[in-house]
This record gives sequence, C-alpha cells and structure tokens, in this order.
Amino acid sequence: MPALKDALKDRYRAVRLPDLPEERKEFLRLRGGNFQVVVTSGRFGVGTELMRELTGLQAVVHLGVGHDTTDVAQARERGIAISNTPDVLNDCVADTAVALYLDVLRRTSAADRYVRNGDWATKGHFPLTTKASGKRVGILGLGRIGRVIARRLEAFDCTISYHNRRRVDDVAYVHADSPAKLAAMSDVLIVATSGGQQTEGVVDAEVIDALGPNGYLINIARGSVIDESSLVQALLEGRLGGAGLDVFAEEPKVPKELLALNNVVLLPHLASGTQETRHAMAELTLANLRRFIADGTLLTPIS
Ligand code: 8YV
Repeated sequence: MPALKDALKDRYRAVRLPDLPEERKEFLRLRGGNFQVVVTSGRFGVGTELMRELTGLQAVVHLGVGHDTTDVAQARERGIAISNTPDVLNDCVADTAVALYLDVLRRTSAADRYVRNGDWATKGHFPLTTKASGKRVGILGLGRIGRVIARRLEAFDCTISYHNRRRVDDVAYVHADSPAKLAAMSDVLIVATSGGQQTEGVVDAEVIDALGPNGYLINIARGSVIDESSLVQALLEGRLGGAGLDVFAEEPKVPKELLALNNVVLLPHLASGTQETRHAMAELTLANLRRFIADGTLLTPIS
C-alpha cells in the first residue's frame, strides 16, 4: 500500500528489506542489529532465521490478522512484542466467505462463464444448482471472523455448528468434538481458523470424506489448514461436491487440476482486499507502531 509505505519511510525512517538473497544477506550482515521494529504481513512475516539476524529487534507489527509466518516462540523467548490488525477486517473476510459459499453452491462464476462463452445460446439452460439457504454449516474456528460468518449465514436460515479446541460459552451453536465430526454433521464446512503448525493439515482426507460428494468446503483462512493434495484428489474423484478457496498452500501457485473444475471457485487471496478495510488495516498498523515507539506497548498485541 503506497500510503503505508510512504508513512513508514517518511515518519519512521523505515528501510525495505532487500528481496534478492545475496543482497539481503549482505544487508543483514552489515545492518541486522540496527532495527527495533519490523512492519510486515502474514505473507512474509519474520521467520526463525531472519529474527535471529535482527539482533536488536523489539517488535513485529503485522498488517493483517495472520502471523503464522512469524516465529512467535522465538519472539516470546526474546521478549519481542507482536501485533496484528484484528477486527477491522472481519466484515470483508466474512463477506468473501459468503460470496464463495453462494458462488460454489449456486455456481454463479461458472454460469457467468457459460454466458460469456456463448453456451447459453448453443447448449440451452444452465444445469440446476444447489440451494444455498437453510443448509447445515460447520465453522472450523469460531473466532472473530468465524462468528461474523456465522451471523451472516443465520440470515440465510442456516443451522450453525462449529469446532474449536475450546468450547465457546456465549453462543448457542452446537460444538463438535473434532473437525471430522463437524464435517459429518455439515453440508458446508467453512475454514476460519488461524494458520500455523497447530492447524496444519487439520482438514485431511478423513474430514473431506466426512463432508462427502454432496458436501462443500470453503477456505478463507490459510492454505496450510487443508491437506491440498487430498482436496484435489477428492474433487477429481467426485468425492466432494465442490470447494471455494481464497487461500492456497503455496500462493500464488494454484493446483492446475482445479482450473478445469466448474464446482470450484478460486480467488487470489483477496478476502480483506477492499479500499475501506485495507485503509483501516494500514491505520491500525501505524497506530501500533506509533504506540510502540511512544511507550514500548502495542495497541493490539496478538493473544
Ligand atoms: C493479508 C490476511 O494479511 O489478515 C490476514 O491474515 O491473510 C490478509 O488480510 C493481507 O493481504 C496483507 O498481506
């Protein structure tokens, strides 16, 4: 975001970490100890090696909620503070989950292609789709974003259940003990949990098979949460009804087998990408930085 970049450069004498490996190595050798704060996003983060090389690091300020690419354990050990930008993106990420939900079940993107290709005139009616209202929806990760998704789908008369490691007290939704149990009681499983080691591959072949050929999978969280090769296999074999994906295991790479499937909707990790939300995320990022420099605390530290 140019406005954020300018503010960082002008107000905080920020320096961009070089992209090229050789340049970066030399940069860190000469200047690795000079920086107190890194401003980054979940896309890059501050991994184990980079954090070690930043010997004077005191804080990592993330644009976005995801911080799975940052070595949180090392940061804790070294007393390095970490912030993200919670809540300001809930609406847009939840909107994207609902957009994928409607698109996958009602095939709006596929139908749009049908019109553009001229198929309407030559092939006639578009095939019948699946009703989106009144479905049983399972939310994997009923956190800040998961709750907003659930609220939106209540308006579609959906029955909501969820799986979290810990039961959430203040909701009436049914809690499932495991992701597989949640999938078995859902028509649509929506992945809204955080990424990182703890959730890696949690949506595996067992979970996908529990959803089954009439089930749908939506992911607006992190590609790492789903075992992507099992997902591709299940879709190719017709063992899963369809999928709506905003995130992938190795972005921007998308498994090429998915490109030909009309029961799959593919988005380029855009869930929080509106003018309004990215502006709010940038403001909160700068507010965290300002606060840290003023008094060594963060406005929205990660929990
Ligand atoms: C990105 C996201 O952070 O918040 C997250 O975790 O995945 C996104 O909002 C955003 O694209 C900045 O890179």
